[in-house]
Amino acid sequence: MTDTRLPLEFTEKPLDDMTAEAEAFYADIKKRRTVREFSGRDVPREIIENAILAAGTAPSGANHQPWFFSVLGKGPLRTKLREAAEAEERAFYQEKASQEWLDALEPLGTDDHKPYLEIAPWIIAVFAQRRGGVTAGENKKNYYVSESVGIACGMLLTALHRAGLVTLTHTPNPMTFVSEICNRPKDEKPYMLIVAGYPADGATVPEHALIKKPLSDIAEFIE
Ligand code: IYR
Repeated sequence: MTDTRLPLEFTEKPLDDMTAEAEAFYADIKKRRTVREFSGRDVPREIIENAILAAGTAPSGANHQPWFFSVLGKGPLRTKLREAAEAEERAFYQEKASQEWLDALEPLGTDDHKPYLEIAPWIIAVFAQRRGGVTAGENKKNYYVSESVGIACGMLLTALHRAGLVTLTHTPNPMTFVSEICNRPKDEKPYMLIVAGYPADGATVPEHALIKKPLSDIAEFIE
């Protein structure tokens, strides 16, 4: 059975506006920074809700929208989350990580201390659903789950940046403790933690993070 088709809502922009908007968007998004020093200042929940709604418009395999966002405000679960993440990270930095990996991280100055997991006003735990469907409660196979959730996370980071917040993507490994803390089912894979809030006063970023490859190194117009 073929679904009903609807006319596309599309308003063509004048070419000058297109050019200006592409340029303006790049000028703004290139200011996005991964931040590890967060302020405890409150951020209204509505901003996070709208950013998640924006992420939820991402394209996905068969439009199954195979993502779930568990949002933690400042409650007791945060202490649990920080303790469990720091335990994983201690194992990573002290035993699991290869020297090559530690060398690659050295310019970022990261270590196993994750105070922002308690300080920042919001933590969004992102889960990837192996099964689901176009509406909640369905139990069909999902497709291109990782690609779909990755795109949604990119859109979420962009929406949070556009709203004037800074973010940090955090992926402790393994992340089973995140499923337990957020009480999510076993067939959902914990995918990423996104920390969101205001930067701490005097927050810094590593110079290393400002190196972005020029267009000629990331793209080629082959015809
Ligand atoms: N998950 C660890 C290590 C880490 C790994 C990569 I690759 C990074 O770009 C940054 C950190 C941590 O959060 O410290």
